Amino acid sequence: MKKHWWHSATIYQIYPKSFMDSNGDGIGDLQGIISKLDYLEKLGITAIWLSPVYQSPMDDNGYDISDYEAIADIFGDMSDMEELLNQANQRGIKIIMDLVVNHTSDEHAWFIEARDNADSPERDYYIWRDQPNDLVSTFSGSAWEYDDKSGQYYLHLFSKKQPDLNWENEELRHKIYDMMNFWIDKGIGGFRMDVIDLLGKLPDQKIRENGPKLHDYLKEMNQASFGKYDLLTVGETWGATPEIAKQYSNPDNQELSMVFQFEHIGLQHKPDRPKWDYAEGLDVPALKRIFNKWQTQLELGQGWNSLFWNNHDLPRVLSIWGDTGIYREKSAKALAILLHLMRGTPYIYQGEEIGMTNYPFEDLEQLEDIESLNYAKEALEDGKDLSQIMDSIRVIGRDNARTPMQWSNAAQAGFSETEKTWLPVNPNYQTINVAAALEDPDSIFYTYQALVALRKEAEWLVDADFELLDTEDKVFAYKRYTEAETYLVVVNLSDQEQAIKLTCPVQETIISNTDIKQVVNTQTLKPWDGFCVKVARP
Ligand code: ISL
Ligand code: CA
Repeated sequence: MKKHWWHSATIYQIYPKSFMDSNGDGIGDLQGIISKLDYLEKLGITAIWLSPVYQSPMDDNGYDISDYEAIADIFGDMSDMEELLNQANQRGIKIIMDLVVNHTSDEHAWFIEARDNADSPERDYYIWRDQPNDLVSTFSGSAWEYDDKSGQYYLHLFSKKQPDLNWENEELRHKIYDMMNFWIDKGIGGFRMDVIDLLGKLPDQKIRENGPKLHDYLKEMNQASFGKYDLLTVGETWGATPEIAKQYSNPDNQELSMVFQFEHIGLQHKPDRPKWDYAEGLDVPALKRIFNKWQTQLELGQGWNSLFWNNHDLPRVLSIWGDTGIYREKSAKALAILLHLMRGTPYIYQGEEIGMTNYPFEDLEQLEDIESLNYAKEALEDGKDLSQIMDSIRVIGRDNARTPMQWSNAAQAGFSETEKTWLPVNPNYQTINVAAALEDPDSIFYTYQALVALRKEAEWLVDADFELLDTEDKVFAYKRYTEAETYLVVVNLSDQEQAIKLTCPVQETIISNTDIKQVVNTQTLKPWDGFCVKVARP
């Protein structure tokens, strides 16, 4: 198998509005990111996935783009972007741009022309129908919006300010590829592709994900843009099974490097229920089944996994599956060890490396997220209790991930000069912050740093096979083995002691949040114990 740089890379996701504010307007920006590159270099990451910084009315924080080749004023301008690319590249850090091409903003020039002039070529860049059907938007309500002027409806699978693009239109497709080449020429390291599995949608048949032409479009895109370069491409694919993931990521197919699958994230809510009906606690046996499936079915050379607990749409993992009390640090390290030693490319979401947690949202005024706000509005209309609605949002709402990065115990966690930050700073910043983490050699940060370094050095992380071990329900243990070596990863995903049989002699500790000798002597795991050891062949 041909090895690429991203096989041994760890990617760090930045949500620009929340990372670092350089000019005191309460919103993170590009100069803010530049000022923190030394920090990211210290963490050791290979690339940054930069959530959208393009020009946008910010109805969905930049996932509604009005100009793909310009930078939003709140973030800076194109020279700041070029400076970021330069400064990052000098530190060996690549920039992965967020590619949002399922939809544009309704303020994009194409859509303005399409709406103003039903005879324009741009009209067909979007999806218009005389009658709506019952497709619903991910952000609540109908997916169709009536346009007075033409008397037709346009499709929007997200907000009505995010009209869906019509990928059947060849001219449109080529405009997108040209835009991708514009960014490739600027020296980016790749693309994260927003809801890419929706491109082949057939709204009349109510097909959203995995439409029949999806993979044709991706092959065409690959040929017309990034295919000639060694870039990382990762698709966001909520509807992927391992079979589908192989279609995207098998190198022979010439589509993408990898996809984000969300099957494990599905455990955050009740089966077949909307995400707001969140699940209490983590179903560890189900988590093991899911990872086992993905780890074993995406065989080396035939596909590649992405590994993540968090992103800007998800609750903080410590709040939903870890511990935010006395085991906060230990559970954070345990979860990191469990994930980063699997086969695939790991992603760290900003603040995860210092163990940031959900925000104690009390009322709707504290929120900004369109998904949460639309949900609350609809649920209130349906007669749901506000306290119940707030409970769901507190556990699973997207703003939990989006509160400002906690840099220090200074005012506003060192994120901004102004008290009026666009989202409130989590009150726990006094203890949970970067400065404190850097001072404590035993902090979560250094576990992440060690995992990132290991990922760069250890060939076995790429090559070794995966085998799930049969253990107590709450213990997740697996073996990674090559012909020559065997590694054992063991994590107690609970705040109770668990029995474990460790019969093979331990040769070397690779990484750990506990005392391995004690585990071996007592054959017992303490709460949230987690480690990787090299063992002799049984
Ligand atoms: O977060 C979600 C489920 O928990 C969805 O609401 C989310 O919209 C879906 O994951 C798709 O996400 C991507 O596209 C959206 C954007 O709002 C998200 O931030 C982005 O990651 C529309 O562009
Ligand atoms: Ca700013």
